[in-house]
Amino acid sequence: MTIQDKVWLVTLAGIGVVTLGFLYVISQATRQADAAKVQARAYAMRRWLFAALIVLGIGVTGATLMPFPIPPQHEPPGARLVINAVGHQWAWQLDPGPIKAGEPVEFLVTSADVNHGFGIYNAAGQLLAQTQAMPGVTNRLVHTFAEPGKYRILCLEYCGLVHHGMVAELEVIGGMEAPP
Ligand SMILES: [Cu+2]
Repeated sequence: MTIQDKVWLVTLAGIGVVTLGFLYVISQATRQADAAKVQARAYAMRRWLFAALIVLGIGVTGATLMPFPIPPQHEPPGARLVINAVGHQWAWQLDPGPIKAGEPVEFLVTSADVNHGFGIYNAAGQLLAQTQAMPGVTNRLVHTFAEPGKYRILCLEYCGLVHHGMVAELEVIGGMEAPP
């Protein structure tokens, strides 16, 4: 099951919970009740719900942002391999590798003309990491390629007539067989 499928299931479960809440409120609405008592109970429920949402939000944020790909933007590069990536209408200009699997690579991403999006895709077409490529700004992106193979850089922001043609190939070699 892909991460998208899992997120979709969690979303469906959340929708279900909200629906049950609505049905409960509707079922209670037809009964005669002491308005003040109902309101007090609703306020109490709201407090618990709010606290639960905060805890859930912190948990989800922590769990999903753990391999945080954005390094400090104003410090010298931390990775051993630094690759300058410049977006042009309509091509990517990239420093040569070699990029080794298992070793972090720091991409310094900018643009020579208009805004582009720098997206790293694997052979299956899954987006692995991305940042903006903006003129006059260098964005840093650290990515560790888990496996050797062919990867592609695609533009993620529509930038003109040949936007779809902004494709660059990255070759990632195995960390073990690499020459010293
Ligand atoms: Cu572009």
